[in-house]
Amino acid sequence: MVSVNDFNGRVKPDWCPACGNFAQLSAIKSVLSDLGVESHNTAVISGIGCSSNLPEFIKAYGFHGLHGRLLPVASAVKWANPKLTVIAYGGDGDGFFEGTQHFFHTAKRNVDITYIVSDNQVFGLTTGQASPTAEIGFVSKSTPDGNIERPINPLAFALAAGATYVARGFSGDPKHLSELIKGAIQHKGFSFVDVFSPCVTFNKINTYDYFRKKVYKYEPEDPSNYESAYKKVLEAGEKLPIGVFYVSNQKRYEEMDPVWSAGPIIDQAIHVVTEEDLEEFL
Ligand SMILES: Cc1ncc(C[n+]2csc(CCOP(=O)(O)OP(=O)(O)O)c2C)c(N)n1
Ligand code: SF4
Repeated sequence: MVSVNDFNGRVKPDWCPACGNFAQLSAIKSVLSDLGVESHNTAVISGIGCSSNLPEFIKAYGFHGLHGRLLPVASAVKWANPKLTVIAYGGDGDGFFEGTQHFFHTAKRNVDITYIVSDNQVFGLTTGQASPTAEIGFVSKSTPDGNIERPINPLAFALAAGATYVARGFSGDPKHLSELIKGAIQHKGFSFVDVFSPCVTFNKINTYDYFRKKVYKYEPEDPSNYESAYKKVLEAGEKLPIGVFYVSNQKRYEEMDPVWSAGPIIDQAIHVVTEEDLEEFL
């Protein structure tokens, strides 16, 4: 039996009280325990940001990497030891600004990891600059006259790149969020969950109340229908759908790469490189 408390980290979260990240941390811990995944079979990989501090707060293998560089690390961890459940977790700045190209290519490769983005539409850790998902007109330290750039749509981006599980949740609805994360972890392939996650300190626009008025639950008739998923994720304005938009079973990178014929690194004998090896190589 695995319990939620098995995932309690030694460090208590230092996020601001009521930060949306708390609901995601609880959801991840409860889903892992529900699925019977043990902490020593879990790896949580992050970049830099308030959200990216999460590996400190969960008992599992963890890697707190460079800003935006979490996905190559998460891919490598999965490829080295496919027995691990690998969760990449970070902010919208981390994932859709500094890490954009990694997001695109990891989705395209269909690496079997789960990527959860705490999308608070602001750079939290650096005390409030507009992020790639900030709305037009958003006033922040970097946009004192209001943001003039159009926000990106992370779900459309994920679908365009080839993600095979695409969902969006809300930190204010932890039960629903847990269902989405559970589906993502169970999915075989690249699963992406974008989470509306209020930053209560630096974003006074996209608050819990703002999202409570806007979000509604969506369940597609046929989650494998790419065209209808694409149409749905473009829905914006007064109402915003949350739920699983798209699920598709495609071959994973690790099933296709011939290098895998020898099995994952963890199952291979350790070979110490000798001087002769080096000479031959040179
Ligand atoms: C390459 C690089 N550029 C910029 C920074 C500075 N920096 C640290 S965190 C951060 C933004 C964090 O925002 P986000 O990823 O949305 O996470 P949040 O803090 O909101 O959870 C930035 C710009 C950095 N550490 N490395
Ligand atoms: S600054 Fe914002 S994102 Fe960072 S811990 Fe506080 S509420 Fe959360």
